[in-house]
Amino acid sequence: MSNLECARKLIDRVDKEIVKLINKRARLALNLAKFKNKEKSNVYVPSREREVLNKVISSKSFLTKESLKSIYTEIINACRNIQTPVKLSSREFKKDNTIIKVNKNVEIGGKKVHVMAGPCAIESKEIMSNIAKIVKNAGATVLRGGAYKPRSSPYAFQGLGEKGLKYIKDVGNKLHMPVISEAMTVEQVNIVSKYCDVIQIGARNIQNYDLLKAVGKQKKPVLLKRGIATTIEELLLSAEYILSCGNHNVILCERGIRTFETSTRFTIDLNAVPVLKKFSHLPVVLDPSHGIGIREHVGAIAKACIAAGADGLIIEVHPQPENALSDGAQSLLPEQFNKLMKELDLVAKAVGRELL
Ligand SMILES: [Mn+2]
Repeated sequence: MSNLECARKLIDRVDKEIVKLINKRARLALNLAKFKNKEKSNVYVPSREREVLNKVISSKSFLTKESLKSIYTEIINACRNIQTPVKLSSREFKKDNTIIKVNKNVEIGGKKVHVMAGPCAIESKEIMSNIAKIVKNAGATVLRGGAYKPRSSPYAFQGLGEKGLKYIKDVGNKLHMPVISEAMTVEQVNIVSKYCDVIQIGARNIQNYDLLKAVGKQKKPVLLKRGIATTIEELLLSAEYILSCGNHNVILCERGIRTFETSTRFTIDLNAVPVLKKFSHLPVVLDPSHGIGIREHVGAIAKACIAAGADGLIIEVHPQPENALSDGAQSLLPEQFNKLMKELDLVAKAVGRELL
């Protein structure tokens, strides 16, 4: 055997040893995690990880400290990944798509794409009832309307509160439509869940962890809107808060993120649809109204959302958008909504789904 071959053989042997030892370390880490779980103590202890790393890099080494540190950081990360339990929102935890039963007619996440529609805010019983009839006739299956409105300005219309919830519930009952409305605070969760079939968590509250826990502890489905500066991973971690409290009925909602672009209100992230679908079994709904914020463009984006694989859409509609108390500029007129629903049905069929 030549010297070169001999040296390579030695390296191969050492590599084998290293792999064996790394695996041994991983198994020990997993056992440690099981032990900690039994004791109900935290699996992830950053201070202990730092201690381990410091010990390693302070040992005598032929390699530089930096190299040793980067190699060991990878080993520690890999061991930590097998220690933490599989996330409840992930495909590893549940392979099949989750289908959320809103009521006996509406299931979100199945073959049928559902459109939730209505005004941005519940303004009066008459307007609510009028819009509800329009959207139902056009084929919408869930009625939307905000009673508690998170507005950028404290001087803007803040919503009708419980009175508004009563209006939307009454109208929904009459038309046999389930209803969705937003809860902004922990205190509002009970009252919104009393009147509504789906509770919406708005973009501004995506990281309000107390609120996420509160909707996680009740049974109604939750539509969780992505924040304007929230990554996909952060959206899923927020969903994890709700799931880990026992409520498995979470609908993820992309509603536009903030980019450098100023010609539209937000930038809807269509990329999020296939990415979320790959990572998670939860249904994905998109909000083209807030995503683009301009009435004449809502339809084009809505069609793109369905083509990209959305399980549903949430769209704002108002018969007199110029008089709407909020988001008039992005609310579709009844005839626009009617026409759009027919087009959306065609797109849905083209991608193997159905809508009307
Ligand atoms: Mn709105």
